[in-house]
Amino acid sequence: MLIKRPDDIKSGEITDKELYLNRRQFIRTASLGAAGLGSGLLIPGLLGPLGEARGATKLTGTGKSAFSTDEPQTPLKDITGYNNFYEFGTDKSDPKRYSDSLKTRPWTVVVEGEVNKPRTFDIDEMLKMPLEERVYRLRCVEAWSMVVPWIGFELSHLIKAVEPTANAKYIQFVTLHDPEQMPGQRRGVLDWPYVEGLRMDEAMNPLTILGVGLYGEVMPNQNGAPIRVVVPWKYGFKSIKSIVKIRFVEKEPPTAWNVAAPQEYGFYSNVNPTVNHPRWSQASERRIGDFFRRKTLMFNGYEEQVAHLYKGMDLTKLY
Ligand SMILES: Nc1nc2c(c(=O)[nH]1)N[C@H]1C(S)=C(S)[C@@H](COP(=O)(O)O)O[C@H]1N2
Ligand SMILES: [Mo]
Repeated sequence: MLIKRPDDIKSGEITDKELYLNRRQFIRTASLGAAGLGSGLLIPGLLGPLGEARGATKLTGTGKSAFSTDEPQTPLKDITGYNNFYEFGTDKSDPKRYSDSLKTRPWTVVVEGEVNKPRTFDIDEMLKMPLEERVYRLRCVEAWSMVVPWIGFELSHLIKAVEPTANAKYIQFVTLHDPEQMPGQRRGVLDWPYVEGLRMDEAMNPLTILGVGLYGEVMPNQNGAPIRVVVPWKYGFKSIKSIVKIRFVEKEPPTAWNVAAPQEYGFYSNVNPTVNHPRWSQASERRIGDFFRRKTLMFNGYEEQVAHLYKGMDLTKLY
């Protein structure tokens, strides 16, 4: 009998994922591990409703992109089973276990601030944007990485649609704040809601996408359904999940991890092997599924596309 390894299986053939999504159970209360670590030990990802039961929903008509890497893709079970999403707990296994309580319909994203055309987008409108598959590396500051076949559209499309004013220098993103659906928000692990930000040119870069799915299907809850940011040259924590608001602002906005531990996490948070985290090295990483560690690449390997954004900046200070 021929047994295919996950790497050999085309996304259309994958059924374990479908089974998994169908088997999702309704969990109202999530008992979160009492493993909150004290401040000074804050690590994005180390710290420690009723969703609709849905079958796997295919996202059709997604084009392939020249920006994609052809490195082997991380198996779906790892992408959906090893997550940082503190709104559902601080263990890597918590988001998969507890995120059924997230209700992803109806869902709107409010776009406001320094724009000529403020607007509220319904998620189903956003799914009509030109969707592409983008196979990107995602690297966590904890020094592990994955290769994820995201489905999404360029954030620049949305930005152009709302016409930023000349005062729009940064964009802030805000995650849903609802402790009923997100039981992790009942604990003060972070200042809720989770917030993140990008400078306008970073947001406009064609690599920056709003992700709405992966492996050809709608975004699993634990990966930030129904819509999240994916910025492939920055540490994973910049890629904020389950966003409900996009705000155009003049000044550098606060970001969740910078607020939680400013001595450890800056605003830019570019993947940079030459700037270590104060408590551990960033020079190498463990690709999930690999045995040997590999060297971390400048800007996570996207140097050619983004290095120009940081010309003249001292990245050891503006990390
Ligand atoms: N709202 C929210 N977004 C978040 C996080 C979070 O805890 N809450 N964790 C971040 C971190 S630390 C990482 S590494 C990535 C992980 O994304 P993934 O679970 O899809 O791999 O999500 C980021 N986005
Ligand atoms: Mo992370």
